[in-house]
Amino acid sequence: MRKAAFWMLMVAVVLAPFAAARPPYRLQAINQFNLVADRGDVRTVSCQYCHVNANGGAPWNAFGNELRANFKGNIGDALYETLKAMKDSDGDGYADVLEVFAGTLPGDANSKPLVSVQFLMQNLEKAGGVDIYKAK
Ligand SMILES: [Ca+2]
Repeated sequence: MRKAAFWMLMVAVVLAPFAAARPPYRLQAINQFNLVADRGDVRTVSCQYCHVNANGGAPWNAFGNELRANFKGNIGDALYETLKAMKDSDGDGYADVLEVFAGTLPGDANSKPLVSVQFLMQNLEKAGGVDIYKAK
């Protein structure tokens, strides 16, 4: 019995970092923004989508700060409201929603779509507009 308890503790200790590395806000953004889901232990979307540091926490990048400003208790609503505001958080010329639509980083000016704003807007509208990013 003591041996079983020891192994359960060891499993918890080994798995704890993985649990901490997958916070619910990141998973909500992946789901709501139709980003590429994690593949096993490979994290497809890093904490730096919104945070400055790879492990999350303060400080946040420009998009993360917009998200925080829109946060009123529900991360899903905050994600949607932030995109609906049509702001260009990182100042690279593309509104956050267009960057999410194109799969680039809305909080990193070095990451931006290779196609025009007009092209993205037309295709976003065809897909259903910003409402495709409402909380699921
Ligand atoms: Ca960007």
